[in-house]
Amino acid sequence: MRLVALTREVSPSIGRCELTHLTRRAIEVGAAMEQHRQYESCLADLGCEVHHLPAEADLPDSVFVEDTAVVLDELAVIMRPGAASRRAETPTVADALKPFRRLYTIEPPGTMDGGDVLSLNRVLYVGLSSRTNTAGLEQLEAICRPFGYAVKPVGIKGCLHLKSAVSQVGPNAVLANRAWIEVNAFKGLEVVEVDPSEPMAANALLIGESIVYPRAHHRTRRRLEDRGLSVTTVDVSELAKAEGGVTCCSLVFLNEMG
Ligand code: CIR
Repeated sequence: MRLVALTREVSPSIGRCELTHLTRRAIEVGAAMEQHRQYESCLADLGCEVHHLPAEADLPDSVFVEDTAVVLDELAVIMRPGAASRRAETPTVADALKPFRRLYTIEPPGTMDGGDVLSLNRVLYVGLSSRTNTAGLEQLEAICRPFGYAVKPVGIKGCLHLKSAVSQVGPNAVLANRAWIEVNAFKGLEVVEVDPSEPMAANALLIGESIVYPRAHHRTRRRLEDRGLSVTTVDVSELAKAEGGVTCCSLVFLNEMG
């Protein structure tokens, strides 16, 4: 399996990031950059070829490349982020994806953040968050249905993105915080629940059979390991102050068309 992980260096202006559910705390930019480097080497250790875009000084949230595109085996959809401050992030990501995939785009009045799209077994679960609207959802469906994908809206509340509340941890398994999503939408899949004391713990990044996971969430990590899942931890505490997690910092995809 040849995997590419597209990443972008932490912006020196990350301290001015968008925040929705968190109170602003000072971000130590040097530490955030170091954590991001560790994250990238973790992806490389798991077999990804890391394509690293240079920092964007004036785009505070640009390290969170996941929100700019949804990359599927056959195509990529360039998002129109819900936060206007993030829309200038997409052209450089589109350029980077062009050699790998045919590109489609979400157009106004549609808005959608990639963090709201969970692709699993040819279903695209889409969180109707403050960043993603129904026009965006309809466009995604029109683009992806001809390729054999079903699109399923999921109501969310209390968190930024769908993948803050649910992420894939196995071929038929998700990790979820049921307080933030309609968990019934995931009927038919195994649902591992976060430890109730760790509401932010539902964002995990599955690479092959390994789960890249924030070091902070000890209890939920134990739940994953008790199920025989293989977990590699990374310290993303500075990036978490910007409301980012482990899926947000990369776009991981097969290095060939499906
Ligand atoms: C934002 O509010 O857009 C950024 N501060 C955090 C984005 C995190 N991305 C993600 O969960 N996919």
